[in-house]
Amino acid sequence: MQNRIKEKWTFITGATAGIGKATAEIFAKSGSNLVLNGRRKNRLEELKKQLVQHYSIEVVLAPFDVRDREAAQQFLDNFSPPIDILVNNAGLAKGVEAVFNAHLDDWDTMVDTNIKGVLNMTRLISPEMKKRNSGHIINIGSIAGHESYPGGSVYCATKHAVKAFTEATKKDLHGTKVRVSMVSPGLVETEFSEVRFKGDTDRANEVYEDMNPLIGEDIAEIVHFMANRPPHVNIMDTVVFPVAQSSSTMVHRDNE
Ligand code: NDP
Ligand code: 8X3
Repeated sequence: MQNRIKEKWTFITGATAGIGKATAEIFAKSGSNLVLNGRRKNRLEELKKQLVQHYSIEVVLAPFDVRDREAAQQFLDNFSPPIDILVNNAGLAKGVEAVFNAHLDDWDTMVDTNIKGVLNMTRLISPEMKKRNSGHIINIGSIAGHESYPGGSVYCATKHAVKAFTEATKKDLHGTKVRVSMVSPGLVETEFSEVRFKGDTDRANEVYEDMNPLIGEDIAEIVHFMANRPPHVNIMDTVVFPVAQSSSTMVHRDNE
């Protein structure tokens, strides 16, 4: 397969863990230069150290919160290479309470990160892509953007918003050569459930118990495949489950 991302600049939000980190690793392997974002600066530094040790690429760290539009703007004002690929991956779920019991702060965190973070980065980076008539925006959605499940009201709402925003972004860029894509995974074993259950590792582990979940690399490979298509090909969305999952709420456990 032809390597089309070598020496390009790929900006990955949420690269300190899970899908984002796996995406950084696979893009680095293909020779893409990287801008790595996340709030945990020490993790970004550690990842950069590993990647530049193994691959001849440039890695720039962007340790800001995607909710902070000014910080994002400030970073981009001081970063001159054109960004070829933007992977809007940073995101999270908080809690599984029903609508009538949920915590408003959790809702704010999810809306501000999963929706407004994606809006901020896309609004800031897409004008240059349009001007250059080249680029690729790849959003990490979720099966939660295709269906809704009890206890996931606002998380599902945010991922439905990502789906709508991805589709509208493609239409706004209609007629240009800028590509817009989305990946919609089911269960991926990352730090996602630990974050959702606020550090309760027992509850987090139960999510993946007695089944074989996806791993970050599975999704990273799809992002890499999308980015590496010939320039006339735009993959809009990919829904990907572990074999043991058939919907948000249908998960087969080996002990059943
Ligand atoms: P992880 O918790 O392992 O990784 C989440 C990443 O997002 C971390 O790098 C975290 O970095 C970053 N992040 C969170 N909030 C912010 C913020 N405000 N600013 C910048 N970075 C932030 O989870 P996943 O890898 O699983 O999640 C990645 C994406 O995949 C999310 O959008 C999630 O909704 C989606 N997804 C996950 C699925 C799953 O089952 N795991 C399934 C479907 C979709 P830091 O804390 O250092 O800021
Ligand atoms: C994460 C997968 O099923 O918890 O987006 O919504 S799920």
